[in-house]
Amino acid sequence: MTPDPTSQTRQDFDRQGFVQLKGAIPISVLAGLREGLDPLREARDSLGDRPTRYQTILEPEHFHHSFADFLDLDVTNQAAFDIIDSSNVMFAGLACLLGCAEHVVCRWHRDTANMDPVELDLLLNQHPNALVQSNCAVYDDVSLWVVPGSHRRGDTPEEETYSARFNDLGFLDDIDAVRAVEADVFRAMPGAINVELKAGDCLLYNPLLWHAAEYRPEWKRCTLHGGWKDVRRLDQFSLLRWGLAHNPWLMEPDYMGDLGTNFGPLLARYQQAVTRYAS
Ligand SMILES: O=C(O)CCC(=O)C(=O)O
Repeated sequence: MTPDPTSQTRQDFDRQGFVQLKGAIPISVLAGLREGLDPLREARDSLGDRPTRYQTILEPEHFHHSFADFLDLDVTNQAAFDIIDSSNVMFAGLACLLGCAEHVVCRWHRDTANMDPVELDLLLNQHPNALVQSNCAVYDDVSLWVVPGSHRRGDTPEEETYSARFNDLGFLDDIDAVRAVEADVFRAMPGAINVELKAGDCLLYNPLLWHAAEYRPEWKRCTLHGGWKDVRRLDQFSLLRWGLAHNPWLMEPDYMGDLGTNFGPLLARYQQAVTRYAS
């Protein structure tokens, strides 16, 4: 597959900071993902202190072949190549977002914690598509909120002021504590919209977007969370090198069987990056 920088996907991503690929996961792969992920979803509340995700689902103990089939899909990989404007791209890890047994809020943030301001400026202004993140829904999912267009600029004064109101709360906090600050934490963020994913839909988004999430105990959530990184920018951006040490088992991937024509090369480039930066 070759990238098409003029694609509608690329234009939409540049403008909004995200694209929603409806029905990206074929029914047969979706069925396999449910079979592979339901045990993790059911075990969620024994995974740790207030668990909301399983970070490394490719580890041998939890691997299911549908995870490799999912990572090899043409439609999602072609979209990522178009957005990044390269197929010299690597796998960026794969987690499963599982919701929470309590009603909590993941506060408004951009994924730039501890980032050097110079690097952040370069990423906002020169190489904004170097990292593409994904939320792919295995069951319908309305947890995520985003501020479209916020990926290509610094914070507005309104965003700064609004976000600062929650500074005494945690990254994840109980809905009652959040509502004591603001009754409608999601809609009150200027420009915010809710992302409505049907099972099989994939959202590809820029992690610099302002985003937040709601987790409700009655929602059945099982959303694959991964992405793609532009190998050409690894030297430049620490955000792209984050997490390289999280999946040591991927250095000997025979247990996964056939990886396909997309996931195979994505993983090979990931292994090269681990060897270069994380070993
Ligand atoms: O639960 C989600 O969809 C968002 C998670 C998130 O914001 C993050 O991991 O940075």
